[in-house]
Amino acid sequence: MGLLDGKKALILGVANEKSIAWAIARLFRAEGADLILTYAGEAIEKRVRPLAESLGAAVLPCNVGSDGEIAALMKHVEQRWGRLDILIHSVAFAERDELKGTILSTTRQGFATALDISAYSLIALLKEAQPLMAGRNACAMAMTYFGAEKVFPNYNVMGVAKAALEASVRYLAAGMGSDGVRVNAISAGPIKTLAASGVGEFKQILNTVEDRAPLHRNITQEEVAKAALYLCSDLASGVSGEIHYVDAGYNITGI
Ligand code: NAD
Ligand code: 0WE
Repeated sequence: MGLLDGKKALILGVANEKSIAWAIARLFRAEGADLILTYAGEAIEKRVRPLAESLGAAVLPCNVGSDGEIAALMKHVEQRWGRLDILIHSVAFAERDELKGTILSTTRQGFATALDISAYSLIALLKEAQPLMAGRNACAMAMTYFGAEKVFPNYNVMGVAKAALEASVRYLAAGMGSDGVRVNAISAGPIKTLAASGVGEFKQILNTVEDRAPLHRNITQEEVAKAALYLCSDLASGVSGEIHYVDAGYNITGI
């Protein structure tokens, strides 16, 4: 008996075996869910296909910057399952140049891209998924970072995008609540994934957490996945619009 037996879960954001979304996919499968994983671009497809096959999951394309690809994805979901119980959004993107220097070097285009891919995409996806999710205790979940609330060097426009994502989670929770759909986010501590690669001071960020967080260590993808399992299962049936920290307690610290 799994916590997600028979649930249909759509997971966006697996890039490789280090992805947070991959830890979520493995745990959700182990708890009995049927999965569809998505990828954006051929390079990612090559990585995701073998991972998906190892879980018996289907693989579909979806660049979340495209309304057409989102519509096509949801059409596939409808044809395959006729419904959707769980949607996991584990996607973020800003141009590399935006994640250095200060917010003052943000370009109009760079701002638009970061907000579009990292925040608006959740709204775009749920708009299309709503008919498949309504009336069945479905739930959606996104991934965010403390940089939405506090200033971290170089996080820049991604902090603005995560603030928009967190506000979107609250408005979506309100907008979909009458359909019985819950919408939440996990605010994860820093983890060395592809999205963290090339971030100059990442090691220093990890060291600071180890130093100052109540648990004096960093967190793992598996720990995020366990919280995601709680939020997406019946255990969290009364929880919506919430930003849930999985950060070894870092966010509560002052000095
Ligand atoms: P990751 O690189 O494995 O995942 C990011 C995913 O976004 C990739 O699969 C990538 O293909 C996808 N993506 C980028 N642009 C896309 C587009 N246009 N369409 C569709 N997909 C696109 O890294 P991760 O750390 O697992 O990141 C997952 C989520 O967790 C992100 O939202 C990230 O902001 C968030 N997060 C990460 C950390 C961390 O320290 N790693 C901390 C807190 C929150
Ligand atoms: O949300 C993120 C990272 C999101 C991200 C990462 C990249 C790197 C590669 C978005 N776009 C890109 N674009 C690229 O070209 N995190 C929470 C991880 C992260 O990224 C940082 C951090 C942390 C933590 C960037 C600067 C400072 C801290």
